[in-house]
Amino acid sequence: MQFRFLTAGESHGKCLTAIIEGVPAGFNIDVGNINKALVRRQEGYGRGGRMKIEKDRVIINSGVRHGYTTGAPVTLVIENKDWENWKTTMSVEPVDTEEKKITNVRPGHADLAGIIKYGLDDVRDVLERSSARETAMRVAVGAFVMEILREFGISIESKCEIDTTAIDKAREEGDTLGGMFEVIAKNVPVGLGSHVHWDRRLDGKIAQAIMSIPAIKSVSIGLGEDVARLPGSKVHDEINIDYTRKTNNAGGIEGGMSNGMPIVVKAAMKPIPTLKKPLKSVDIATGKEHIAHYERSDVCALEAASVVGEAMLAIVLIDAFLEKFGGDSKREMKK
Ligand code: EPS
Repeated sequence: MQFRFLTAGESHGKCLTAIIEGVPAGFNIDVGNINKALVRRQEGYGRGGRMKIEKDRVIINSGVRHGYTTGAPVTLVIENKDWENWKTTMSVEPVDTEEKKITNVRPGHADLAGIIKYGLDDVRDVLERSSARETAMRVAVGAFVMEILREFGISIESKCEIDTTAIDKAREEGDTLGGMFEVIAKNVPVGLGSHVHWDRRLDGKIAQAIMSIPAIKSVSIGLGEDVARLPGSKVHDEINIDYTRKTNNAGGIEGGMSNGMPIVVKAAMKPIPTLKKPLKSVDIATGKEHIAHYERSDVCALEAASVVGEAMLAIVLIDAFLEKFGGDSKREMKK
């Protein structure tokens, strides 16, 4: 792996942090572009109260000097404005007050498996990290690497269909909605990824990265599951003498490698599990039936998820790009 990053931070903690390693030197970073991506992630029809509190902006604390990357690890920070309201609940130091534990686990969330796995008795210790708040930092990392990919003509965009009437109806009924989004990368050079080993296949890496976005239950490339229902003559993209294609059913990937056509990824997002009208569940403290926990939530975060999808695709592509073209400096890569 040429490029890697870690994120840290809780949903209502002080901030989110990322350390990115493997950023080549000499690339101009426009912080404004990263902030625009963060704003896009916060928007979208169906978002809840938290997005009215937050105003996500990135702080770059290392690895960039006078606007240019130096090759050193990059540190990114996004402050949680809501921290002001959670200082006691989320205090790192022990507190004198008795904090009420959350014990009524939400179906569909990380709550139950998380407390069992880590031997915890307060769901807050799971939900703070499993919250999709963490995806704000992934968007910052993705937008950061887009500053590099753009230098090579690569663009990434996404789309999704939002049914605003259905979202309004779900909100009235205390329910939530998911949906489908599509991410498209254009101008990707031929030969990213490889056919020679299972873990070097670009489609496999993309599937893992997109599936890692909270609430994603299915990922497909090109025609996706339709390939199962069509004959080969209707699936494979005929090759012109200049190597172009009239169709792109393969979604830009053949044999685990980019083939020069746009990379087209689709994902299905499940409805957010925090329901205003909660489902039946169990209270892990009493062992008795209890409705699931509710504080507040989005009704639909599909548009946000599609922005996160752009970021995750950018992250996979920069890694594959650095593997193929070398990764110490812009000059080396351009050569
Ligand atoms: C999110 C912040 C969270 C949720 C949402 C995503 O804020 P809070 O928990 O304070 O309302 O709005 O998280 C979830 C969907 C989830 O299931 O945890 C964000 O910044 O995107």
